Order: sequence, then structure tokens, then C-alpha cells
Amino acid sequence: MPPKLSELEHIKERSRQLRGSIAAGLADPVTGSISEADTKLLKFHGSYQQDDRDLREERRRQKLEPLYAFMLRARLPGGVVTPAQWLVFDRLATDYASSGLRITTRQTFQLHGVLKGNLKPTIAAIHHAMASTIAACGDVLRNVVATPLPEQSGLHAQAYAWAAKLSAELAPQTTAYLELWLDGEKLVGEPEPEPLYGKIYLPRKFKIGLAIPPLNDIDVFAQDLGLIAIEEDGRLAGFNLAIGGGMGATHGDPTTYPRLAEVIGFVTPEQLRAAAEEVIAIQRDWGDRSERKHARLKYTLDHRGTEVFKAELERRLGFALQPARAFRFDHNGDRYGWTGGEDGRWHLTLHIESGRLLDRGPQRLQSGMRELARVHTGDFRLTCNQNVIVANVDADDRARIDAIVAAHGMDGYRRQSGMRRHAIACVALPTCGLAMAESERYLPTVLERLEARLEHHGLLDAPILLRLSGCPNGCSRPYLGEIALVGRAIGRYDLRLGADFSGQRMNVTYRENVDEPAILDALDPLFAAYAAGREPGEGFGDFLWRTGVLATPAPRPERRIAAQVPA
Ligand code: SRM
Ligand code: SF4
Repeated sequence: MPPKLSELEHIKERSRQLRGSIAAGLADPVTGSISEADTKLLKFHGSYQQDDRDLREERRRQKLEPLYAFMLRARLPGGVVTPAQWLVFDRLATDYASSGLRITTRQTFQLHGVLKGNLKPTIAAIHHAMASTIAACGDVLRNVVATPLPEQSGLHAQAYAWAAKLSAELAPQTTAYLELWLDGEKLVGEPEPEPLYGKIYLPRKFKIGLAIPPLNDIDVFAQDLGLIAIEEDGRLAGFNLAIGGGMGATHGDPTTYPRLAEVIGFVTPEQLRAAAEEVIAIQRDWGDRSERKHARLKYTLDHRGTEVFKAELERRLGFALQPARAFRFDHNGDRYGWTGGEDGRWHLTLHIESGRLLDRGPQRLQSGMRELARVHTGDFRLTCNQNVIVANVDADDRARIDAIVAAHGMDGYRRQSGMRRHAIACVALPTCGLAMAESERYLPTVLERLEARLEHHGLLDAPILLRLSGCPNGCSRPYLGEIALVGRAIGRYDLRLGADFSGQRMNVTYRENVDEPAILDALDPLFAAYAAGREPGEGFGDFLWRTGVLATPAPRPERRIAAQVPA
């Protein structure tokens, strides 16, 4: 007997291609929310219903409904934003959102706290700015990420073009989006067919990311489908395919785990579109639709076997993948400050703590970016590390850009500790419904305390990857942090250590369910040892393995190392 489908599969099937009763729910003035089933469908349109968790208890006592509001996420392939688009997002954040603009770990913007009645004008404005929110969430191909730093301008332009193409061509086709948000014609009769997704879409979200070695700034091995661009003789020869990455896990459930993608072969640019589509299609057909916890591609692969999956892919494609080509990643994370491109243009990477663009004290990040957008003639790139690149600046404009940056307190990257520059925290409380502990709001405090210890050991400048997540879902890709805190409960975290600095080795649990004093006490002697015993250029994570601090091999698949083809 086939396994029982999860309830969400039925909701999708009944939804008439993602319509459900969303229109009626939006029009209902009695509540700030929409129905439970519609909240699931709304995700495919780029929005999550949330409520302010700081106010939950108080409102319950006052017998008020929770303070419902919506998070809205844009689809911005490759994280490229024009100055005109920036100004639209900035205005929407000012008019409708509760906490500024938020750059996400997948190179896009989120707005939080959008009230139900403001969803439609916000989505419409994003559409008119030539962007979208369709499929930014939901069981579909999500925002396609790509290395944003356009130093190798020719190669980068091609990589970006591929991200945009895959994003556009593999997006859902439903006209429900036009109908609901853009006053498109109402559907009469049967919904239009969805050639790739069918009536029930994918079993789960699906993520594609494209990296150009030696920079793994998008964490390519955390993607369901990672594309590693291969350059030969100065041109894009094609892509290695890496499949089955994913970070999510559930505490106490060993059947769920983070996993790095495995390299299975190479395709030419002409073969890429078909290969990506077929990987998605096999996952559509083979993925687990009975248990959402096991529905990502990584579980399909571990259940069926990667070789079996690859054989099916080659059968559907009608050609064999070529052997993977050599590649080498040097590091992940972003590099700050100015870098020059091959074409003589300049790019300035700015550090945005947790990606939150707000005006707070001397750091006026939202206003500063608005000023930059008013004068900048190039474009902006959002990074997967929640930062922003002011890209394609003429040499003559550098001084003017620097002045705006300094006037708004955005030049902190020049002075920050190595750890601060490489820290990522997920959103967590108060908006994330799944958060078990603080993350973004805790980052400033924990960084200060860690920096005090690092300074004591003379390590303030040491680049160390710190990642915080408010729960094990792993939105900051914490399993790829040299140090990671993964939330368990308010004030309590798993302390994980030992990832490398290039996104190719995951960390392992070092202390389970500990509070801040225990975290600092555990780290302090390790910092001391690292300061005294590190080899030139050796990362903190590598040092912990070399010196035997992390000696016990973790059970599969925690230490699975992405199959790297040595260069
Ligand atoms: Fe995530 C769910 C925020 C990147 C794995 N993620 C959520 C939700 C929507 C909570 C929910 O389902 O109710 C969070 C909304 C919080 C809020 O209030 O804004 C949320 N995820 C985020 C963002 C905003 C984190 C950030 O601080 O930037 C990132 C938005 C990305 C985007 O623009 O599309 C974000 N999430 C990620 C990543 C990182 C990545 O993709 O590179 C991961 C790990 C990679 C992966 O997918 O495996 C990630 N998010 C999850 C999961 C676990 C999925 C799983 O397979 O188990 C969930 C929970 C779920 O889907 O059930 C989740
Ligand atoms: Fe929320 Fe957990 Fe993702 Fe953080 S890691 S944003 S707490 S789902």
C-alpha cells in the first residue's frame, strides 16, 4: 500500500494551483490572519503568516488574537538589485514593514510585520519594480543564489545569467499570482497546467546555488543542487553538479541531519538547464510525500542511493554526465572593502550585521543605503552572508561612495574583529514561529563577550566563522561554522565546532544544551591553545581537528566531506 500522503499534499492538490481561498481570507476584515490551509499556500506566493512572539502571552491574557502580520520574501536571483529597485524596497520597508529591510542568507530581501491589508500593494509594487515574490518560499525551486562578487566580470556575468535563467524558467507557471496580487483575470474553469510541478508541486523546498571557485561564498555544498562553475582557458566550460545538500535537522531525531552535497559529474552550459530540470523532476517523483521531515532531496539520495539517482538522471537526460572536473575552493564568507574587477570597475563589500538594514544610533544603515541608491550608477549585490556589495562603481565615484558610507556609520568593516566580520545569525525571535532561542538579537551580546576573550588571547583579528541559529533548521547554515550555536531553548544552545573555512566540512557537537557561561568557558581554553599553537594560516576549525580536540569521528553523515576533486 502506498504511504499515506501528508496533509499538505492534499491542501496543494485541492488548491487549484495555489489559489485556495486566499482571496477570501485577505478580504476578511474580522481577523488579521488567514486560514491555516491558506497560510501553507501563501508561502508559494512568497509570504509567511507570523505573529509577534514577544507579545503573544500578553495578548493571550488580554484575550486578543495574536498580533498577526506577514513576512514577505522577494525572489532576486543572484542577489542583484538595481538602485531603482532598492529605492522601491526601501519605501515599502518604511511604509509597511516593522523592522526595516532584512537581507537573507539566500541573497534576497525580507520585510517583516506587513499587515494583511498591505500585502497586496506591497507585492504589486515589487512586481512593478521588475522583481517578484513568487516561489520565494514553498515547495518549489527557491531563489537561485550565485556568487555575487563580479571581479571576474565575464565569468560572473555568465554565472548570473544562468542563475536568472534557471530561476525564471523553472519557476511555477500558475496565474494565481497575477490573479491574487495584480488584479489579473479571474480563472474560469480548469487551472492552467504546471508542466514541471503538476498539481502537487514538489515534496519540499528545493534550492540551487552557483559558485565560482575559488570562492565558496554561497556555501555551494548546502544546496539541493550546487553548481560549481568550471573555467577553462578563460571561458566557462561548464558546471560540476553537486546534489543533496541541506542543513535542516530536528533535535533528538537521528533520522534527520544536515548533509553536504556530493559531486556527481560535469555538464556543459548547453546541458545545464535540462540537467537541473531533471534533478528537480526526479525529486518531484521520488521524494517522500508522507513525512515532510524526510522529504528533502538529501533523504531521497540516502534512501535510494546516489548512484541509483545518477543513473536515473542520465536515463532521463539521454546522455551520461562527464566526469567531474578539478576545482578548489579557498574560502567561504565575504571579503570586505574595495576590490577591482577585470573591466576596471570597482566593488565595495559592506558588512551588515545579520543583514538588518535599520537606522540604529550612529549606524544609519537604511538611510545610508538609500543615499547610495540615489547616486549609484552601477548595481547592488546581496550576498549569502547577509551583506551588500555596491557593485560596478567607476573609479571616479569611489570617493563619493566612501563619503556616504562613512557619514552613515557603515564603514565598520574597517575596524571589526575577524569574528564579527564573519558572523551570521538567522532571524529567530520575535518573528520566526520555529525559533527555540534568540539568534539575531543575541548576536551583538555574544559577539562582545567572545571578542573580549579573543582580545585576551591576541586573536581579535583572526577570521573565525561564527554562525548562530535559533533552532536546528539551520537558516544561517550553522553546521558550516567553525563555531556554531544552535538553539535548544531560551538561553541554551548546542555548541558545535570544527567546520573548515571553505564550506566543505561540517562541524560536530562539542557541548550539548549549554548556557552562555558554559559556552564561554568551553571556548576560552581552545582560544588560548589556538593562539599558542596554530600553524601559519591555519583556521580555527582545522586546528581543532589537527590537535585532537575534535578526535572522535562523528557518526555518518555528520562528518561527510563533500567529494572534492583535487585541483
Ligand atoms: Fe530558513 C524555515 C528564515 C535560509 C532551512 N526559515 C524558515 C522560516 C520561514 C520559519 C518557518 O518556517 O516558519 C524562517 C522565517 C524567519 C523570519 O521571521 O524571517 C526562515 N531561512 C530564513 C532566513 C530569512 C534566515 C536569515 O536569517 O537570513 C533565510 C531566508 C532565505 C531566503 O531568502 O530564501 C533562510 N533556511 C535558510 C537556509 C540557508 C540556505 O538556504 O542557504 C536553510 C538551510 C539550508 C536548507 O534548506 O537545508 C534554511 N528554514 C530552513 C528550514 C529547514 C529545512 C529542512 O530541510 O529541514 C526551515 C523549516 C522548514 O522548512 O520546515 C526553515
Ligand atoms: Fe527560525 Fe530556526 Fe530558521 Fe532561525 S534557524 S530563522 S529559528 S527556523
